[in-house]
Amino acid sequence: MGTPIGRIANIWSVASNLIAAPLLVAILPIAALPVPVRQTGSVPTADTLKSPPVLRNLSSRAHTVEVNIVAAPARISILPGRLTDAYAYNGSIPGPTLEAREGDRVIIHFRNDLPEATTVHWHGVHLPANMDGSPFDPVPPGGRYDYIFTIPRGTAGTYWYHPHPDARSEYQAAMGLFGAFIVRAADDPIATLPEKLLILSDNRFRPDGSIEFADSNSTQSSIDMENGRESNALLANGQVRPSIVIRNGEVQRWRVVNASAARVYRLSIPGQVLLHVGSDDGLFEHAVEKNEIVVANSERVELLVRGTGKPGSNAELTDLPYDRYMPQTRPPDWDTSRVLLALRYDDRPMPAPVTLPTTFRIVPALDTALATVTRTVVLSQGMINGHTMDMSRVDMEAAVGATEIWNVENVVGMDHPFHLHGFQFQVIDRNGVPEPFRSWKDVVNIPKHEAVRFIVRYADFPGKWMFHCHILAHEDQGMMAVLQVR
Ligand SMILES: [Cu+2]
Repeated sequence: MGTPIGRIANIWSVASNLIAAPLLVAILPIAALPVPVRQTGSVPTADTLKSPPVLRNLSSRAHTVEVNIVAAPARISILPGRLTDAYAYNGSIPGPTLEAREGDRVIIHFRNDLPEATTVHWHGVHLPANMDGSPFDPVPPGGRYDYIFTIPRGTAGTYWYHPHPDARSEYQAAMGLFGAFIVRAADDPIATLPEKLLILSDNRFRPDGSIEFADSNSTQSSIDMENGRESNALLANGQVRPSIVIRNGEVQRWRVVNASAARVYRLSIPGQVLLHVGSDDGLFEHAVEKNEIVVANSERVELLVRGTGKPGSNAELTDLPYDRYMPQTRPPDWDTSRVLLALRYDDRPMPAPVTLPTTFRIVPALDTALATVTRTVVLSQGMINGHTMDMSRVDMEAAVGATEIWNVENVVGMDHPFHLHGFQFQVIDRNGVPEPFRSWKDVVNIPKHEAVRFIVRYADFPGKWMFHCHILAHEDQGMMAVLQVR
């Protein structure tokens, strides 16, 4: 936390770190870009953080959300003063936010105006297999696909959507294709809190603003294949270091989506305690106090942030160092903290105190006594159970209605965030340590040489379901397998 002058000093110290780091490719040090800095003594009145537009509901029918989404090339300003040739959903990066309520029937008319095949994967949502946007259902260039599904009761949460075509997910996400999908509950006990959506991503840019990809056969390309494509250019809702205005005593609800291809965020607001109230698929039963929260790529968290600063003061949402890497490819500046956005205190009077519910919602436990199978899934570098992905192979079979325990073991020295399509699960234990509280999840980070057990029930929807590492480079290289539910 510091004065506006302190922030300028900070920016320049980050810039010198970036310039000092051995850059293997000509990429733009993000901190060299102009960041809006307020005049000393002024008190902010509005967020510079912009929320993506919300998709317009075309339906007048009750409990129905009908929207149009087009993926197309776009020329967009991501960095101040520069234009970037990108891919975008409805011309926006991040894509527009899809908002719906539990029980709604959702109809998405999708058109692919990209020069390549794509899909739209509704990450974390329980829906029919052919609506999942998996690599089994590609949409060719110029093609259309109607994604139609009903959102189950009890699954309000912060979801997101992104491309999932065979072997091209990392490229298309880097080009700008990702967006949030918020499902609301009629009985949400904190619905009246001011809410912010934070979609975190990182990208590499050349000095002219174009998106940089490593040349194949370059050293950087092999580092990217190992680490996943990662950059120090951190963006919140596609913006460089935006700000959120808060006042002393105010409680804000933040929905955070890690849309990065590989980066794991370790979020902290130094000097402040965060209330962790939800994860991938909705709220916990009770809030948990945290000084920092690790958010692996494709994970989501819901936080309550309470303003505790004086008017005119600042705090910073910071990404603390997190060592997910193999020693051979660990970036030399991996242990640098980086600022994602500023929290700025204005001088409006304190709001009335907020009373938080003691229970946010009931999370019913899946019963381990009902599990009929315990599966072992071994993650090695680039492989699952010793194989790379084969679309014509079924790796596991299960019955609709079955409850199973998965024991996912990471036998190598880097983290792999593990995602199961279509079915939400509950973590039982991590490396033998029981999970302290229940939550619904669809992705769980498996740290190097650790194991995680979770329980899942295939409530319905037979079909072929992917499970994979969510480092997009690994997924594209085939660190993925198929569960067939019959
Ligand atoms: Cu991986």
